[in-house]
Amino acid sequence: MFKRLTPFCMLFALPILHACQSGNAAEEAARQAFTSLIPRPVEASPGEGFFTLTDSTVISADKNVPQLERLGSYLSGLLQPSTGMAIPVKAEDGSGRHRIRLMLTSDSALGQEGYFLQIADSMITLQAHQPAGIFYGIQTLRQLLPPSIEKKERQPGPWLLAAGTIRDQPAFALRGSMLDVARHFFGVADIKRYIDLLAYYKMNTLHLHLSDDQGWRIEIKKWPRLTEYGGSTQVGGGKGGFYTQEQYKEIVQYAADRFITIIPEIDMPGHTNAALASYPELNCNPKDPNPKLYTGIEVGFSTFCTTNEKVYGFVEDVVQEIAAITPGPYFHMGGDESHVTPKEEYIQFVNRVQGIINKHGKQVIGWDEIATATLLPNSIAQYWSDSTNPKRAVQQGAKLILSPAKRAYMDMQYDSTTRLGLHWAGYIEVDDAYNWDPATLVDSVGTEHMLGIVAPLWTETILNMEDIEYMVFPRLPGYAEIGWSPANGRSWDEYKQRLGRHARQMQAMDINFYRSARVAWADK
Ligand code: TNX
Repeated sequence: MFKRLTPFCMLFALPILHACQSGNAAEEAARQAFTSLIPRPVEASPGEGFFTLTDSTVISADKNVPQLERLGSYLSGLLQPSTGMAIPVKAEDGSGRHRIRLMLTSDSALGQEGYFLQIADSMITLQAHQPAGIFYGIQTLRQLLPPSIEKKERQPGPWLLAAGTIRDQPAFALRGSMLDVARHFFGVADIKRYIDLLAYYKMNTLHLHLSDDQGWRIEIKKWPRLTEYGGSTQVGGGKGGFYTQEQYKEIVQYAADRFITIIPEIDMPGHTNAALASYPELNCNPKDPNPKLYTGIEVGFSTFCTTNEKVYGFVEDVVQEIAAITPGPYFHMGGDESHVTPKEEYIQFVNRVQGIINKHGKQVIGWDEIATATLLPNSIAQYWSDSTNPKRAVQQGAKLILSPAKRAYMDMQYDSTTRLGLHWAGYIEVDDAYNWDPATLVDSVGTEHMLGIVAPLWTETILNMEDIEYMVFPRLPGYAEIGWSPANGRSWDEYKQRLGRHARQMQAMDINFYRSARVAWADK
């Protein structure tokens, strides 16, 4: 509609200048949004015209597919605060109404997570082979709308989307982030916000680092002192905290509703001071009947007594209770930096604990050091540091998750002036975080051995959600793109333009992001 006004505006501009300008600006912004998506879609062809959300727009979904109806309500709920419109979700009836149509298709080439989006003046059609694809298509719609769509209060609009078609699906099956809730504890509300942010970038995995020297963060009913005592502090001596099993289930459900799998990690046999202090009998030589909790940030000083049968009974109970409330396929056993566990004992421990985890129906993930043991065929090594370990893992037939510290550790400082974070693996500016390719990361290990990418945030120096956001943004959108988009044609020079424009969305979502000088931020 605005488009047709353009010549008219040129002739009779003066009295209605403002309306004409905002119309044109809105159209221009919508066209730009179409080419600014993060992660970049596989194929996007712009069309002619615009779809505008109005009072008469409806969302139509096949009521025989309950997931679609739920996704329709989810979309309507996302659009409501800023548009002020309560867009109804209606049964698919084939009518010609102005609508956003959600449909499952038999096109299995779209895979588990792909979608096909067609936007025309009168209708948006979003198709996928599986519900997750509809969810990711909805994330794309959010970015195609004006950034103010993300605000929590009513905004003026207009709510235009540029016409065109997008066919899209991820490069890697597993894309996500790890959050360390052990060094500093973060409550359920923070985790939910984190999940929402991951989902916005089409990530499907949240790895929770639930135990470490400084704290144990998940209730284990058979071993209550783990949280009563072991969860009662954190780095710096603050009060710590933990999730009850009910709260953990709430997190798991919130994540599942957003197609995100939770990977629970219990780090062992090292990084276990909180557990050892809670139950001294898990030590080899329990000298002190009342061991102290640890609130510093050193690593590598603690270990379970891997030759003590009691330890395996403990591990069995912990795995059993967590596996029972974790619907996802994975259990992460840590296994990193066990510097005080004798090497042979470490290997025997890893071998045995893999069996326990499998027995409880879960697939093992461990930090790359577990590749020094004998991996079970379905075990997964998470590459963070030692580049010989991913090769060892692959030789044993295991798959890899990529979390290379030099590229993907979001606790690394951006540069020497960054107030938060560490720099033992180097400084990671926004371009360093983006400019790498899984295919060439490890010599002679191809992407066929890689499940995907998880970008960790360790929280020794991170105290609250604001700090989390500052370290995670704007690096996380780049990891999301490496995980989702084809590597072909990836370039920092092109990406930084999209990222600069994306400042508007991050602003609208109230994200406290680092304004790297290497990017021209469009909201300034
Ligand atoms: C190494 S990465 C660790 C963590 C620390 C992190 C700090 C890994 C498997 N172990 O225990 O928090 O460095 O950057």
